[in-house]
Amino acid sequence: MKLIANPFSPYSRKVRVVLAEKRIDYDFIIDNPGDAATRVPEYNPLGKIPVLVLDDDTTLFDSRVIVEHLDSASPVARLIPEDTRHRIQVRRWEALADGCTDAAVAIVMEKRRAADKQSAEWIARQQGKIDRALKAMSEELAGKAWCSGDLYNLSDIAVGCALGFLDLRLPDLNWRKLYPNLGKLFEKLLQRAPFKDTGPPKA
Ligand SMILES: N[C@@H](CCC(=O)N[C@@H](CS)C(=O)NCC(=O)O)C(=O)O
Repeated sequence: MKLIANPFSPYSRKVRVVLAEKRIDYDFIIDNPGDAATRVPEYNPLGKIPVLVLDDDTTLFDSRVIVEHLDSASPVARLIPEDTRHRIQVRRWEALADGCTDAAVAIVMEKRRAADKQSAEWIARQQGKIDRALKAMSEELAGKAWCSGDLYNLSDIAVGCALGFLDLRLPDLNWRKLYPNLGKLFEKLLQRAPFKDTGPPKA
């Protein structure tokens, strides 16, 4: 199978961590939807990465659909619990972490516009989402080892990818100082090869 993705994309990283945890081989096709020559719309009408292209040419998107497919495709290292209550809790964590990333992406895109076209109000609105998401993640993690349940799972991967993206694109946020428990979780995730090996390339 092929993963159309980008080493800087946090949603792609989530999928790449899941692929590595589940030891599934794939071809990594790098594409940037922002480039004029992008081929992403041929695979995903929404023009977004990641896209997983299965061996029968079926295309899957977005990252939440892809990780569910991968987790059910192989019994190795289950990352989404079977129990309904627990599964919903994990998916809620994922929605919170991805939503935090969505707001960070929105800020980055807005700041790429000409200075006189940027909306301070829009940026502040997105920043509010990030601030509240970080607070909620920290409060819900509290003193626990992992985000949901006793074992590492998709919730931790999603939170780690969101935090990694904040480091990459909004490094002045200082989330570690505000929320040391999230910092501890992030360090623990970095000790795992699937997470460490999928970090964005250093400039
Ligand atoms: N909810 C989607 C978000 C994907 C997404 O927004 N990807 C960004 C790259 S990080 C993208 O492709 N943006 C291009 C665009 O929106 O046109 C997912 O989880 O896969």
